[in-house]
Amino acid sequence: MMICISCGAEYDNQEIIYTCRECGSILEVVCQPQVSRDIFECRKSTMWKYKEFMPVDHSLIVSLEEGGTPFCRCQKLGDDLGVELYVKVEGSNPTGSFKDRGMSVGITKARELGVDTVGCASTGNTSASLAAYAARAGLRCIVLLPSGKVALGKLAQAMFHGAEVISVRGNFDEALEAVTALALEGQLYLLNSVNPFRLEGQKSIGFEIVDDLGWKSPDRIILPVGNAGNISAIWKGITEFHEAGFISDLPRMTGIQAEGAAPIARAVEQGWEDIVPVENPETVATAIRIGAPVSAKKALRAIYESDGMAETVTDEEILDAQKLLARREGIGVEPASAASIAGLRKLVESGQIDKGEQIVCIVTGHLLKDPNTAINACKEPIEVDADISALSRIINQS
Ligand code: AN7
Repeated sequence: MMICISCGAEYDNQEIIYTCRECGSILEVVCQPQVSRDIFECRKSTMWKYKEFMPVDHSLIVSLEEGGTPFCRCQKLGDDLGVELYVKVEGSNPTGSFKDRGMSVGITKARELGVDTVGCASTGNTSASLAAYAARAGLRCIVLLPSGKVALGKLAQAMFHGAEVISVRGNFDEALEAVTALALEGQLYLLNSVNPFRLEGQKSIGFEIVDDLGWKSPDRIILPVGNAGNISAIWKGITEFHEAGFISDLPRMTGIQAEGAAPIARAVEQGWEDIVPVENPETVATAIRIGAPVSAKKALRAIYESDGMAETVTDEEILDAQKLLARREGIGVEPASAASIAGLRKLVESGQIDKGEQIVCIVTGHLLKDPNTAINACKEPIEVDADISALSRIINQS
């Protein structure tokens, strides 16, 4: 069953519906399996380890073995900041971002419903992931991308996996509105995170974190927020495990946005239950260049219920954090992902995060998603002949 998060109206899981017919708000899937956590033992570490919590037909699963991503202790960076820091490396998923978790469930649902065409609007990663999973399932895939604002690696993936890529004159929010209209006309099955089944996959990030910590919640989970699906999904997963009695404590959900695209942070600052959209969102972190997040209400609920917070970071802080994580801990992430680390630094410096907290930062996408930003942040290599004395001079110069 799906329910409307605002008015509680109920819908059958077999219905193709994205928003409430009664009040227009967003929907969520109800999932309350009666199981013991022992059943997870000895299962392969992909997100389907927790399949009882994935309410789709398990005989139709479309998977590339997503999930089970690295949970890296970052001792040096943690010590610098005075916290116990873990980084959940979502760039290690099959197409290089956390979206694969959502697409595995979403495409499985598409097969269950018997649709032949799937689609999305995307700042890049959603389209890369959808293209790959649609290819695996043999479905037609249409993606709308904001013209000129999608990082190179993501564009290459979407095209190479055979999606029909359409470049839309406008930003992500406008592309999402357009693709939603197509979906409502029945021209495609929409796999943006307004589709609540996407979040059923992404909630496994929360499952893995508490499992990795030995069935304990960290003090805090910090992640970048764009369309606001992921923070909502992780909170849903964590609360489901809490309600099942698998864990006894809960984390504070902490969302980080780029200063030029921060409707959620603004709403939290004001104590609002919904956002005021940002008209012309702008940030170097193109993945989260989003002004009207569809899952805003769910995200705000997650932040308020968990006694969490939201913060903004500048593009400069994002790029500094991206470099710091790469150079100090060897973890390469795309700019949007580094917002979590930038936010952590800012909140520690301002005293809003206490020393000694156990913190999990989610880094959502791989460094190679956006090679141009990485190259632009570095000096060009010196070119010489393969001559020992010339080489020797260069490496002894500094
Ligand atoms: C690397 O691909 O919205 O708050 O269309 O690619 O759940 O939207 C991407 C979002 C964070 C924000 N980090 O997550 C898309 C898209 C990376 C991302 C986010 C995205 P949400």
